[in-house]
Amino acid sequence: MKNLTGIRNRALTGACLMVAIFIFLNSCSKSSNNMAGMGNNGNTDNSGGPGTNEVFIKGMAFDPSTITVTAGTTITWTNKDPVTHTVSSTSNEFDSGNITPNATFSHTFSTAGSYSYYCKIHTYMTATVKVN
Ligand SMILES: [Cu+2]
Repeated sequence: MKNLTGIRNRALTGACLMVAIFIFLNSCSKSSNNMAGMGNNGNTDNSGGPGTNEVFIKGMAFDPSTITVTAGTTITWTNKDPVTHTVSSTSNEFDSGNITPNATFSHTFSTAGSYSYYCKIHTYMTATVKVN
């Protein structure tokens, strides 16, 4: 009888421990998700989107895909993807070279016109800068 109680107690303790571990792991994964969310909100741009004269390279696309500026404006591209991209003029007027994750590239557009560009690594990624 004494032994049986001991086994029961041990089983109960084990079950409690399992529940405790489960709750611990669950809360851990939740807090790491929150931290990832905080990381995204940690950008200097609080809105989460590209600012004025800024283009995000995000989700294998340029955002915005068409940006309109006045002559003399400098545009900055920021790579928000975990992979390297380029900002390369279709007519060879500018080329960023490799933009690694979180890196930026800036170019000043001094002459009015329509400038289409693409990513040399993912050539389906295309976008346009319109300079007035
Ligand atoms: Cu790319």
